[in-house]
Amino acid sequence: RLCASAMDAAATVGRVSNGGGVVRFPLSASSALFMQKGDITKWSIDGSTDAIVNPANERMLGGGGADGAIHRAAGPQLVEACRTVPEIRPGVRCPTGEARITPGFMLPASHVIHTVGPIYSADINPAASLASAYRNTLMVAKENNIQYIAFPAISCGVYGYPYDEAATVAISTIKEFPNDFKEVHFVLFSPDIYDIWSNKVEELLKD
Ligand code: AR6
Repeated sequence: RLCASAMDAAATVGRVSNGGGVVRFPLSASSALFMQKGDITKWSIDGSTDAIVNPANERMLGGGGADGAIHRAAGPQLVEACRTVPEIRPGVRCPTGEARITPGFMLPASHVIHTVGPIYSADINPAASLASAYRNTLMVAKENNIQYIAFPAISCGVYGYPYDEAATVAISTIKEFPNDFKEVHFVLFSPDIYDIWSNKVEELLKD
């Protein structure tokens, strides 16, 4: 059993195209959470149906931060695909806490799941909204038979969510889906966030 899981971890490191250290934490017998530093636009699991998560805004037509990087790497077809997502109110394609899926176009990952985290200082219940962004993203992934998914630290940039509190919400919500995905990854751009989130994963995933 130990041997098998060490082999799985080694195989996965080899398949993550942005390389670097990848740390694996089992969620169940068939599923694991992986932590790595890096650029989410480079992430994919070769040959699989996979998705990266875009921390978008409600308009869903691009922006700064990870959203800007994802749109640049995916090419102009991504914004065109986003434009075809129906507005549920003027200027709102994806309300805070919900998720929408598009193809990945020029990205290595086959899909992008766009979700909108809360603006920390403006949301009445930021923890509930952030949990809902993770939960709805995972539900959309499941509906689309996506077994491999990579998240950035949703709301931890422009939207101002404290890193430690965001980690608790992110990890607790992923733990609600122990059997639905082969691999759930965090690809974290900021070394500070990576350190804080790694400590939190160890705390929340130890038995
Ligand atoms: N790969 C992984 N993580 C990244 C990358 C990358 N290439 N680039 C930035 N990050 P943010 P938010 C990290 O601001 O707080 C946009 O303008 C970044 O270091 O991208 O949810 C949208 O259009 C931070 O830790 O998203 C919205 O208007 C994390 O990704 C708004 O920002 C999230 O930071 C959303 O704000």
